[in-house]
Amino acid sequence: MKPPRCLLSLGLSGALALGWAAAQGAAPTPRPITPPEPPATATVTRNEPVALEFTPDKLSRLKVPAGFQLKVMATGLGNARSLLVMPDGGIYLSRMKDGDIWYLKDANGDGQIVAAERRQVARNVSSAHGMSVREGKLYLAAEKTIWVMDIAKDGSLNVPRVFADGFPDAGQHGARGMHWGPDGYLYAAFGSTNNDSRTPNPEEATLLRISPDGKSREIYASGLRHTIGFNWHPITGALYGFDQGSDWHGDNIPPEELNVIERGKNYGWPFCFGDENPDPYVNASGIPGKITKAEYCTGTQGSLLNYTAHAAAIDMTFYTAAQFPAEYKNSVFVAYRGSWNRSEPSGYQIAHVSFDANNRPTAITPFVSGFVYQDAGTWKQFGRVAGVAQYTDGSLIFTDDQSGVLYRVLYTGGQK
Ligand SMILES: [Ca+2]
Ligand SMILES: [Ca+2]
Repeated sequence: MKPPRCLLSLGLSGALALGWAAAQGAAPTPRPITPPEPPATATVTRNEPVALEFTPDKLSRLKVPAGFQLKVMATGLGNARSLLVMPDGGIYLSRMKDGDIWYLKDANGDGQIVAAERRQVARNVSSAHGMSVREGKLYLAAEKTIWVMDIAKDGSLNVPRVFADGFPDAGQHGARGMHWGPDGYLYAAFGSTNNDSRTPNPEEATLLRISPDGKSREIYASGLRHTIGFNWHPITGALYGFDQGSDWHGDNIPPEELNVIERGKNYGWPFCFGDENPDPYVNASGIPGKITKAEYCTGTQGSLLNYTAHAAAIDMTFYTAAQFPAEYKNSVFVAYRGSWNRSEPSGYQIAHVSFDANNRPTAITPFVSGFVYQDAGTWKQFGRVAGVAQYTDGSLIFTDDQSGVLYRVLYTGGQK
C-alpha cells in the first residue's frame, strides 16, 4: 500500500510536537544519499468514542455469525485483561491497573461466575498482564519483571517470586504478552516505550526468548512496536503475532499487522510498516548504516496480513476445540481493543483469522462486533476487549477491560 500523496494538515498534538523537536535535535548521521525528510504534518485526529458502562440492554447491539450465541459469564471484574484457562475449568484473570490476579471457577456449571466463585489469588504486582503455566507454576509478566508462583490444588497461588528481571521500562506500552514456547523456552514481548522512535535499549520493541531458568535471554525478533498477542500454530508450529502500529500517522497509516515471527528477523518498526513500506512520518536519522529508509525497509520482514489502523490487538488464541464448525479448527481469534485516534473508530471487536488448507492465514474478519456505534452523530462504545481464550468446553471467552465483563461465545447452530 502506497501512502497518500497529499495529506491534510489538521495540526499536531503537543506531545507529537515535542517528540518532533527532540528528533530534529539528534546528531545527524553522515550518509551518501539524503533521504527525503518526512512531512511535518499528518492527518491527526483524536477521536475517543464516548465510553459507556455495560448494561444488559446493550447486548442486543452485539453481532455474532449465524449459529453462534453470545452470553455474559461474569460482570464487575474491573480492569479484566488476560485470561488463562486451566484444564479443570479454572480461569486465571490478570487485572493490569489493579495489579492482581483473580481465580474464577464456574463451580456449579451454570455458565455464570458469581461472587462466591471468584477470589483474588495474587496482588501488589504492578502492571500484571501475560500469564503462562508450566510444571505446576504460574508465570506472570509485569512491567519490568517476570514473576513465578506455585499453583495449589484449589487454584490458590503463593506469594510471587522474581523469575527474571531488568526488562525495559513500560513507557506507553506496559502490557506484556508471554507464553512458554514449544521448545521449552519462555517468550515475552516488550513493546516500545514511545510511539515511533527507538531508544538505546535494544530489548525494547522486541520479542525475547528466555532460558527455562530465567537466567539468560536473547532478542528473538525486533522491530515489533507492541506485539502482545502471539502464539504458535498447533499444526505447523509457526509463531504468529499481532503488532500495533504507530499512532498520529493518520487514519490508515500504518495498518495493524499479523506477522509470522522468526528468529533473528526485524519487523520494521519504527521506519517501516506492512509489506516493507517506508513510513513517511518517521524521521530517517535514526536508521543504522548509510542507507535510506526504503533500503532499510527492504531488509525487514513484511506482514502476512494487515487490518484497519489503530484497531489495537491485545490478545489472540488458536481455536483447537470441536464445538465450533470445522472451518474454525486451528484458526485464530484476536481481540482488537479499539482505536482512540482514528476519525472512524476501528477495532472494538473480536475478529477471526481464517486459515486455508495449507494452514496459511487468508483473511481477518469481525467475529463479535457492535461495541462501538454512532448515535445521533456521536461515536459511543460500551466495551474494550482485551483477553481472549478457549474455554474447556470449546466455547470462546473474552474480557472487556473497561466495564469488567467476561463474555462467552458458544456454537448452538446444530449441523456443522
Ligand atoms: Ca456458576
Ligand atoms: Ca512491521
